[in-house]
Amino acid sequence: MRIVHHPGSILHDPVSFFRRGSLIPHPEQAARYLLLRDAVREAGHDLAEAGDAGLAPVLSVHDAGYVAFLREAWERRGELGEVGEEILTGHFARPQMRRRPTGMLGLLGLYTADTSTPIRAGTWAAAYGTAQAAIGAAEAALAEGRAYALCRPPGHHAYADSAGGFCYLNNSAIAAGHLRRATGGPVAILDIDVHHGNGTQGIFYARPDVLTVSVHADPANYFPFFAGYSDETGSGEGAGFNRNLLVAHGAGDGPWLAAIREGLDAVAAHRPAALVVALGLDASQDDPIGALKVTTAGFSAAAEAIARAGLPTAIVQEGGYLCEALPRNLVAFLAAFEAAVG
Ligand code: Q9C
Ligand code: ZN
Repeated sequence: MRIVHHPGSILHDPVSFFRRGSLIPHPEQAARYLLLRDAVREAGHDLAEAGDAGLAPVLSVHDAGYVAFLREAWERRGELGEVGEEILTGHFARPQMRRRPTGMLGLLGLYTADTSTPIRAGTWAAAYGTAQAAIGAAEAALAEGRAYALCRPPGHHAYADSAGGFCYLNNSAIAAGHLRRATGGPVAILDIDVHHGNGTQGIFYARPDVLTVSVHADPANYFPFFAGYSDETGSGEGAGFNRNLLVAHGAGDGPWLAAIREGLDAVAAHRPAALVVALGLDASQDDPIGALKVTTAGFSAAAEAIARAGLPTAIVQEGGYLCEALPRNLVAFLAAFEAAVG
């Protein structure tokens, strides 16, 4: 399979993360990119570096003020006073408080959802470069039937105007926007990361042309907490074009694959011209921050079911954290996808 990636991915490498009162090593490390890149190369896939389609595809799903903030934040770090390797705030705008402050410390709180998305010297370059990989994979999916974007940092928790959950630019949404423009037809996104794809849901919530389906661990006591429930089905013209399929914590391959099959039925009913798979690998039984017990065979079965939909498919990397099973599950997913399309 064509693998599109961007070496700029390693320019963002956060060190620590404040989790439930303790500082832990940040789970979303640059090493993920290197490990997955080596694994797909070793498995014999065709690697290509992403080109540069410019900012327009990014601005088609993101707010211009938010994008300007991400681009300028590191250069404007002096507004916070003395700063170290990264900038981060603990003051987040609540829904009751939505004034847009002029200073960078306030803008950090307006444009980020939590403390998992610090801004460092290379954050913009990494997020922009990896978004280009998603666009490249969308193009290759139309030309070749399927392609994989090795995106990092991930994207599906990023809303039109906010970072959060390790995500800055919504790579899957950017790929879907590209496919929507290139095909002129409806598009679907199937998100199988263990966490709800809240940013993607938010971006397309009022739109009928991009169906969003997310299969994830119940958010009642799990990130992203405040979205991802089954009664969230879309709004306005987008009513009926969002589906959330919840899986109980601790569930294994059976319930997870049943939810994916239900999601694929919704995708088929939408008759899309192309599909984006938001491929988190953190549903794995071995994932350090996962909540499900999916096996390597489960990832292969998911790939086979998705490939059988017979759609031009851009597979976009989302979560999935450092553990022995991580590269194995990616290689197994891509191999099963290729085997099923023949
Ligand atoms: N100990 C993605 O998978 N909370 N984001 C994690 C970690 C945030 C996950 C707690 C999880 C964000 C793309
Ligand atoms: Zn995740």
